[in-house]
Amino acid sequence: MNTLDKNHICKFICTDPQNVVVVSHTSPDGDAIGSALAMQKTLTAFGHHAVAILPDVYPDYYNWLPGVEDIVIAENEFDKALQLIANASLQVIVDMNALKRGQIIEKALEQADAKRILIDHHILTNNIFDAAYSTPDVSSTSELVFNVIEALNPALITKDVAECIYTGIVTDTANFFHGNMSPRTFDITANLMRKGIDIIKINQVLYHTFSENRIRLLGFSISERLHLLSDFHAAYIYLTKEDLIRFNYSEGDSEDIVNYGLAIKGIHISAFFIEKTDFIKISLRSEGDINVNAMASKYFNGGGHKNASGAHFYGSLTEAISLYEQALREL
Ligand SMILES: [Mn+2]
Repeated sequence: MNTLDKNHICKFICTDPQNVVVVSHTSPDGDAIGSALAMQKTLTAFGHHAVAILPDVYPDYYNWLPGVEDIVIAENEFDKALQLIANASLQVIVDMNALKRGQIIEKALEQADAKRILIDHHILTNNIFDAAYSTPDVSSTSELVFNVIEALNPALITKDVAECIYTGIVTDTANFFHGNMSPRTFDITANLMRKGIDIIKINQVLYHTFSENRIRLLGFSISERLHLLSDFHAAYIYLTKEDLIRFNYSEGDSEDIVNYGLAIKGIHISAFFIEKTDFIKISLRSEGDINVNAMASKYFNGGGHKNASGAHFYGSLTEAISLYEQALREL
């Protein structure tokens, strides 16, 4: 199946009104929320009854996004989420390449009698979709969502939709720093600016509204929990459950900490381990040809992108860190 055919995606949207669920991944980031909201608004403009569903809560610095209050968080409203999924005849999956990343709603999505389409920029290994617009060669899913909406009807890229798409692009590129940026990424961003969005204001909300705890946790992570494995040009940072309690951790507070490992001269791969209630959340980042997607899938049953991947590891912090060291030796 051609996974680059956005017109095929459009055929599933240009239909009589139907119930649609737009779904993105667990631990939602700016791209997950931005692309889901932009699609939800577009589907609504087409007359569909469209609802965005996320498996769990998003960080509160996204709570200004237009329409964010209408997102159904499955973790908080599980029955409602199941009902919406059961009643939908179309599933629009964004920024997640496998239903397992929907976690608590995975089974419901899988079992539903619905068409399922994908818009995504992760590496697609198992195409279980009726149509997929999927390529790892772009900055973000939001960039692909822009292309889809433009193909459907450019007038649907309203200021609200533009704010959602910009948020996806700016966060997935860490403020236009890394990832698969292309001239197209900047053309789209210019187009979004022309819709009247205030990018400085959005950047300030996204990057300059941290809580005191978050900044102190960042400082602690770097000064007390950063380890270098210079022989491997590698770094890792970990946080224990006690660390999280000490800094009154809330969702999103550890976002981007992994990147500080890479900020060190001579370090080209960085890992971040965070001890959650029943698993270790792992983030892996690399530069150049070091493929952390392969490492995440081989050692931790995770995945993502070549230079940015993640996993949930069901074991102890010590086991996760020694697996990382093993993976570095075998790299
Ligand atoms: Mn993304």
